[in-house]
Amino acid sequence: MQLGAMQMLIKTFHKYSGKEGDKYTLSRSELKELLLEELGKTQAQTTVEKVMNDLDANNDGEVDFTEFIILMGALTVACNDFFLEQKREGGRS
Ligand SMILES: [Ca+2]
Ligand SMILES: [Ca+2]
Repeated sequence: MQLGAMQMLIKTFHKYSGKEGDKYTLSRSELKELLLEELGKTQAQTTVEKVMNDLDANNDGEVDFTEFIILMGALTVACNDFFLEQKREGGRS
């Protein structure tokens, strides 16, 4: 991964993780806000519950940075699938 992309991930994480509770973990609502802001509404709604259940590996109700990195990897794959599908259906993108 490029350094710039890594820095952006870290910045994004801390932008939302510091809003409430533990400064270094994302609560459910912080995660939701992050997804809404960064992904847009439609994707975020379906993603947030799934993501929280899948990624909260230690079940503490918070997403720490390690869990967040795994999320970003998963989302990159999901987005890629999404765009590939769009391309297949519409062809205009
Ligand atoms: Ca927090
Ligand atoms: Ca956790």
